[in-house]
Amino acid sequence: MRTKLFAALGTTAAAAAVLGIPGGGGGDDDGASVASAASGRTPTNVALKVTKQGSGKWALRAPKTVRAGLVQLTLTVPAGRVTHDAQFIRVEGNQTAKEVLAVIASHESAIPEWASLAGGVGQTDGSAPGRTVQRLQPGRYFIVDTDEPEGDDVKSYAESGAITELEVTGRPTRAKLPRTRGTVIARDYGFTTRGLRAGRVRVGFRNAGRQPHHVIAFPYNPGTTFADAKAFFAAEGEPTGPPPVDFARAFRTAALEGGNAQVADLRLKRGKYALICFLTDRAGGPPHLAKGMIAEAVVQ
Ligand SMILES: [Cu+2]
Repeated sequence: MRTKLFAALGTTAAAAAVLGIPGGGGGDDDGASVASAASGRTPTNVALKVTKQGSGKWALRAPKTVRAGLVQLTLTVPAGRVTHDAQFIRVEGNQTAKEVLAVIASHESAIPEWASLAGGVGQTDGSAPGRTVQRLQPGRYFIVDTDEPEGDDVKSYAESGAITELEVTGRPTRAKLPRTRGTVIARDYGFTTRGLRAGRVRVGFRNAGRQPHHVIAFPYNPGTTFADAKAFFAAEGEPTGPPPVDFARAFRTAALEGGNAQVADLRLKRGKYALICFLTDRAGGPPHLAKGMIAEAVVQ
């Protein structure tokens, strides 16, 4: 299994690096973004920004406080094809950024009780802002750029400074998410999809399992079958020949605990994708891919 080196939250750059394949960024360069239309329920806008601070130093800027409720998270990152993310991690006590970073860096080990993976914005490059709509419950959060530059033994952007704290005030919310035609439902351990259409689309991502999940979607290269993709990700050692999936156009959602959902703006292209979760159970163990969490999605 070629997954044991992936960081707890997984990045396609890391995946590509492990597999010895260039890429891991990706996306088109046409800049427009999808408008927020929440059918009568207007989410609160929350702007998130990753910036370079010079010589390997990074920052993630966000409001200090936000009221609980439905929020639209918009992540902007520096121009170019390099990807970042903004993973929300809710903490139950006075944990420090250092303790949160230790959770991010741990591979295949348990997620502590005090931390929950609370969505955020998945992998985003400089061609267009990344955008999601989700509920934010009251509490103390860290927002973390779990992505990392390409290369071996690199630090995540979070470890290089792209981490910030957020206080969510007010009362618990049950605000409804906007409806979407396309949905991806994760369970322990698999995915079901429906209504996925090509283009700039809003897709509902729901974790109907008990364990945390995310989705990394790898578009097929021409001639690939699901069996090829499965065999590729299950194989040991260095790959031989061209990979069956396109790492440069892969993308990843934020990680969500079981029972949660969000709506993500995605740019999908017609064709087939392999959907994979590389997270582990909260108690640790192998990545979910090893438990069979790989499925084929068809985008029409
Ligand atoms: Cu999973």
